[in-house]
Amino acid sequence: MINDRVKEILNEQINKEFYSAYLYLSMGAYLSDMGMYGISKWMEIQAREEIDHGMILFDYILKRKAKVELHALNAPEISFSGAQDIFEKAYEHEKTISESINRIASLTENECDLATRNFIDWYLKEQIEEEDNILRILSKLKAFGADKASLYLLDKDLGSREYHQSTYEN
Ligand code: OFO
Repeated sequence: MINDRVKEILNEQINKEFYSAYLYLSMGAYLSDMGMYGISKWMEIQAREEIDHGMILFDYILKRKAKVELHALNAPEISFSGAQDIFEKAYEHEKTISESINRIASLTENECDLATRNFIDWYLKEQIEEEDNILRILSKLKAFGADKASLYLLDKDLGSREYHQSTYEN
């Protein structure tokens, strides 16, 4: 069993993960409109992974015999000004998610819920990857993004990303 404070913060995190999916879908739709189909596909796969992150929390709450409480999702931003702007915003967003995961780790420690503290380690590691992946793409966009030929190659490269379901055991 998990206590109410832990249950609440995990339910809030489900909302944040699903909002992340919404945000990345919105970014993917914009990129597709701009003809950047490869980067758009990368974002859509990112959105699918965010849903996986939400579902891992969903399954964990149920397994601990607590109540899943789904809240309304905010609408994501829909106007952007190019691929670099998108990845700058995605990076800022992932930093807020990392802070949120850190708060869960800290709360579970304070509540002596060591099982959930251990569970949340998966997310702490995942956030290192998430921030790094987005930052690497952002660095490339800053370095070459203004050059159309380079942007075309980056679009092609990111379009080769394949979706692999994120699972807790990974
Ligand atoms: Fe983009 O990160 Fe989920 O947790």
